[in-house]
Amino acid sequence: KSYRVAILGATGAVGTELLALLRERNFPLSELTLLASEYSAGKEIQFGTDRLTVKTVQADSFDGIDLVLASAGGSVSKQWAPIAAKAGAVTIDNSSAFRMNPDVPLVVPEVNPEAVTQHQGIIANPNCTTILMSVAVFPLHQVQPIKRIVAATYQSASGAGARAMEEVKHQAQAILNQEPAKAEILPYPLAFNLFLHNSALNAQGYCEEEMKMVNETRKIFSAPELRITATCVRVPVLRAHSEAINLEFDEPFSPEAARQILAKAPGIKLVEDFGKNYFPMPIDASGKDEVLVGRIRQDISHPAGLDLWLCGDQIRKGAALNAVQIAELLIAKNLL
Ligand code: 11C
Repeated sequence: KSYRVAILGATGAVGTELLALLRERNFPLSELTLLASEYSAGKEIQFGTDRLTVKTVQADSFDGIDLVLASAGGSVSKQWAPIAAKAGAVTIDNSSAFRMNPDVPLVVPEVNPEAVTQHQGIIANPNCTTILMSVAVFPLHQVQPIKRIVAATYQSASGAGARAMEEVKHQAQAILNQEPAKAEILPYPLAFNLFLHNSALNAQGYCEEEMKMVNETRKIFSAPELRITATCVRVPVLRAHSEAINLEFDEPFSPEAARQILAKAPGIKLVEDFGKNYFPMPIDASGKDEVLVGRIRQDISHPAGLDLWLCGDQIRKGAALNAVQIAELLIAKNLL
């Protein structure tokens, strides 16, 4: 069987990766429609031997479509995903619009694949930092429930979109030419700098990105009481996010036991050479499907604490790959 697929937001960083993944993974496509707001409509995109024209999304765009992969931002998804659902399509949405809606499954296939069966036309793809952390710590949580997570993130420019990636390159060039680094998409110059994630702050001083790590992880793990705190930082890396994660358990969890579990866990590649001080790096994670995990060690400040470090491609596993894996899961479960 093959499926009629629409990509909503095909011209962005995630949309471009979605197109690459559909081809790379031989997704059973019978038809591919590229949709976008009027601003991007008319652009031509090469897909294998076909040259496809991006069409303006409109009320009848979803007629006859089986699957919508949406990556055009929250307001676009809010407007169009319910219309697509009414037309009989399933939308896998990359935005934050529906993630915390109790009627919408929030899915990381390595963690809660069974949640897809509950869908009512929309499935949410989690935030990238949340996906990467979930893949890395859930296998440990299954063996011994985690009591508390303390995370610090080092997030690449790709999380702010394709234009932010270009901007950071121009900033680096400008600085090397001893010219001022302009920030138009990003809030501040990122090249040779870093800044706290600039999403809106709540009354407690936490930004939205940090609260996504808290609330989305709890939903994906079905662990509403899990204690999580995070500090999210944008760093001058192009496309892979890194995270330093401290885990607290009830009982000690030996680094060796954790290492053995993670070595066998789906979606993870252990990268650890203590002798050479070689651990996951964003340049190694870029373009890879797996979340790279390493530097697993006993927390010397807590007898039941464990530290680890991870890097994962923000555009792939953090967004497009996770969405395509959800689509593959729907096919495997005969839900599409
Ligand atoms: C970032 N994680 O790196 C964000 C981008 O909720 O999907 C994606 C925001 C989201 O800035």
